[in-house]
Amino acid sequence: MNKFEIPNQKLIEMYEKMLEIRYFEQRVYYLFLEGLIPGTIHLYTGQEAVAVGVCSSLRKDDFIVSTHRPHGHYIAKGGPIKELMAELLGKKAGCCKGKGGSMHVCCFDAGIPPAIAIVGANVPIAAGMALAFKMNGTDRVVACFFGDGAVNQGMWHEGVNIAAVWKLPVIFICENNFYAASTHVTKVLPVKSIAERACAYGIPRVTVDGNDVLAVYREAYKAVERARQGKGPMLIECLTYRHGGHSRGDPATYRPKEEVEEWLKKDPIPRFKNKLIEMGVLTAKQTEEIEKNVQMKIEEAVKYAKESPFPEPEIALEDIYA
Ligand SMILES: Cc1ncc(C[n+]2csc(CCOP(=O)(O)OP(=O)(O)O)c2C)c(N)n1
Ligand SMILES: [Mg+2]
Repeated sequence: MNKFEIPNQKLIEMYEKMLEIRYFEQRVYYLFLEGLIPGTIHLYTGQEAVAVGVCSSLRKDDFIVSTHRPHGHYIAKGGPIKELMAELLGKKAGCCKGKGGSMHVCCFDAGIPPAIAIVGANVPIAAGMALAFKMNGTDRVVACFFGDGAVNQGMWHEGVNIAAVWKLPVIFICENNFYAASTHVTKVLPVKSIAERACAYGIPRVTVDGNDVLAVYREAYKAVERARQGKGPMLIECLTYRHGGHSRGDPATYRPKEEVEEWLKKDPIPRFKNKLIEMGVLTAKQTEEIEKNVQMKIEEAVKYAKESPFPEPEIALEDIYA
């Protein structure tokens, strides 16, 4: 235990998960440039503290509902990395048998139904899952991730409203990275913060430093416990930043250079690493070993994905509703 009252082992696992996401995304970027990934990709680099902070507050049998930027959520919730990598390469061993690609990754055993890339559409779906959990008499909860771009979608308002009215066990996580593609949040938000939107639905809200994994964890933990007790949803706005462009080839020239530099200084991974060393949870040498092990794990996933066969064309007709 330490001053945060979180077991050291849990802190180390959180650090490992953040590194897994970072190295995974860095590797995916190069695989994409090599032409090995069909479709498009939206990388999560820079936002790792949100996914890991939230998912560390969940149980295995809780669900998350992800977005078009899902790799970090999937890894943080405990989805197998090899199957994720294989999916991105369109391989049969992928989590959707190579038929879903980057934006639909899933692992039901780990509480990850397929990610939903239609901005805002995952909010009513999260409410529906939470309703099912409640009707089945369980205390399972749903964590619903979305970006700043989602909060102006009609579906977002309908989903939050019904969750609030019926006190559904869902926590709404806004990853405010200040941009929806190239549109800055201030161009489309008439209120001071996204968290304020919660007032319209009578649910509690909080804005948190989304690059501080422990701050995110603490707020998520409280919201999850509240939801488990049947007290209804909460909105957590996490202020963060994506290090790269919106998707594949976006050079993100719409962002001022100084702004990017400021946020790179707040990179959640070195911040957490330094904190763990300061607290005596890990030595610098131990962090190097963890980094090496995580890198090896990602390389194994790349090897596995590259060596896996492509699916047979006939399976395009399986797993469909007709
Ligand atoms: C309803 C809908 N409109 C447009 C798109 C195209 N699109 C995909 S991601 C995106 C921006 C989303 O921004 P935000 O919600 O802030 O998430 P971020 O990309 O920053 O993680 C857009 C416009 C979409 N997928 N769905
Ligand atoms: Mg955004």
